[in-house]
Amino acid sequence: MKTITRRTFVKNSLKATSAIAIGASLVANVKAAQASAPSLVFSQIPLPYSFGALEPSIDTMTMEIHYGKHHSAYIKNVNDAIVAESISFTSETDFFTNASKLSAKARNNGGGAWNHNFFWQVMKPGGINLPGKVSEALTQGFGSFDSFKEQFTAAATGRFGSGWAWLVNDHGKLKIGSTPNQDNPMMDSSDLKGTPLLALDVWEHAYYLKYQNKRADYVANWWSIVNWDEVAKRLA
Ligand code: MN3
Repeated sequence: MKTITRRTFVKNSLKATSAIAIGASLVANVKAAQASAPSLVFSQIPLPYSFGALEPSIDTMTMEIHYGKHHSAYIKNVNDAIVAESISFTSETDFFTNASKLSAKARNNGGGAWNHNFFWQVMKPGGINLPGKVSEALTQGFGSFDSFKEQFTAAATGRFGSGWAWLVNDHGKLKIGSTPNQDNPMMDSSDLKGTPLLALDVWEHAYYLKYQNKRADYVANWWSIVNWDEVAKRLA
């Protein structure tokens, strides 16, 4: 057995002391990081209706997977990215207007988190009648409600691959367009810009179980579950 000399003992004690010091400074760093932790945390809104409430336009299993798996993953992943990348934007507005500066993970999942929270709100079981205020605004913007519906449908069915169709208010002018992936019109990187008034998810995960490749049927059946009150609320 090796005799521990006084010298070795001192050396080992110093090592132990410095390990404690490093440990303490790590704790201090973590505490400092927590103190300056970004206040932006995305959270998933409770679904305003049951999973089966949008039948037959959107089937129960699609809603369960869409809300419970896809959307919740976007929420988790964006919050992970905010912490891992020390993203310091404290509001959703700042986050999206600086989207071009974010990593792909933060931008895609942040979009996915926000877009779905919005999407759940602009739908309602059984839909509702078009409020006069919305009807007037759409007629003014697009000539007639039918013309609006036609253009929005074209944006939704024409988006190649995964993405979203939108009705936005761009400084008082209503516009229809689409975005790829989980981009949204609040992002500085988006071609379509404005305040979202209505959105439709046209990712295959939003309709494939019931409609397979027939996106046009999904879009056609979606009109009967639009919550126009939410659109009215967001109209200036
Ligand atoms: Mn989706």
